[in-house]
Amino acid sequence: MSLSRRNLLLGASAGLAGAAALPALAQSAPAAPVATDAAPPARRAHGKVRTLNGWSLPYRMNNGVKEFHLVAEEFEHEFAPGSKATCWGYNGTTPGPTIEAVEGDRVRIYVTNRLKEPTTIHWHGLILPSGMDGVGGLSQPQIQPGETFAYEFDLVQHGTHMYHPHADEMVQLAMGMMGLFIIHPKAGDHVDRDFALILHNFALHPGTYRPDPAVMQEFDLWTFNSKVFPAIEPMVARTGERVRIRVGNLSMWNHPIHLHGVQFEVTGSDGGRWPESRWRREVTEIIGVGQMRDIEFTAVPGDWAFHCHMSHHTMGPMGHDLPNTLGVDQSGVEQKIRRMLPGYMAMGQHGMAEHQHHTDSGHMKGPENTLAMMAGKGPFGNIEMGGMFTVVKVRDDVRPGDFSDPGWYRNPPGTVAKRVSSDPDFGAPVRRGS
Ligand SMILES: [Cu+2]
Repeated sequence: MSLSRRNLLLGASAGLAGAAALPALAQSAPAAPVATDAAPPARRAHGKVRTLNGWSLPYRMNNGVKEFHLVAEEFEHEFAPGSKATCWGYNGTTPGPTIEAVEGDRVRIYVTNRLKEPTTIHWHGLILPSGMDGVGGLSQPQIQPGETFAYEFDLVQHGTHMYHPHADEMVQLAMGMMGLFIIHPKAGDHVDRDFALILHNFALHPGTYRPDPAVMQEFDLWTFNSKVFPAIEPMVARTGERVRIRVGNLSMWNHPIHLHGVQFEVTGSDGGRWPESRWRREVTEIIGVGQMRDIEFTAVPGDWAFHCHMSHHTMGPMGHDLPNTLGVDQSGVEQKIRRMLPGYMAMGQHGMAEHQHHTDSGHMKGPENTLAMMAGKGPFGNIEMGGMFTVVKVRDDVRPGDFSDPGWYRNPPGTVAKRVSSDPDFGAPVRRGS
């Protein structure tokens, strides 16, 4: 049994960035059963789920078993243009590729450790034999550098799940090791668009190139699939389509995830798809650490913000010990400091929105490899966001399966808020005490 050049090409032609990084399965798979399938075992991917900025891992059938191969390794990752770091993940990406399978499948997952320390993989939320649960020292020996382990079990459930190391967890999670494991129900379920993302955080301090695993709360980058706004791809849909967004959380905070424009329904969790009688209508859903939630809605036209509602989680890196300058007149101070630091700019007296003007115009530069706190341009100006923020873009003319960015929404005439006066004394508003 060998992986032919043709099969490798088939794997690559599944349209998956990083597929070329997959090693030949046959070379590293110890004592794998010999394939007896009539057709050569080509790699395929389910590809039903759109992992934002990510990809689904191709598998191959071997004697009725769905085989996947994950490689734990180090690589360079870009959070957004202007911010790169040495991260750890699987098969060249953080998060690692999404594993998609179907309830009832038997899966065999090879895990090769190309890190310089031991690792394991825990299949978070999956019902399986104790010895396949992936807790280093408890359920198996650690996978030493250079070794490949095989996990094998039946998928007896469906739903949105995750995988992550259960060995030196603090460091390996902080470096980006995680992935989604999505099991489609055997009976099927219909949505037109099925998006998936993992919430995470990285302590990439300003001017540095490696996440700091010791940080517990004050993170610099709050991420959807290890990307920050404006580098997170939009979620594109056609008006009237049924859209699902699957959200898992492997960060160190709970995140109230908020969607504008619709009341969505929470339709599933770690426990699989809920019966319709249990669905809840919400506009914000808290995803706790280690939890997963599926939300669904019928798409209505517009550009709709989708973000964490912790306002510091929709910001780029900031110094965590900044003095509060709100309301402080710094004009005299600014001139004095300028004598020693030419170009110094006093900021924050009236708010922080001016920050994006200064950083965008280039006359205020932060440390190297460090994103601005606020970023993003919309059709009406600065969006003043960063971190956990993207846009659900719904249009009437999107073709099925087309996820390309349609640009900004063209609002029907008369439906955009507009200026009616520039006089602060305009009108006769009722105000307390006057
Ligand atoms: Cu948050």
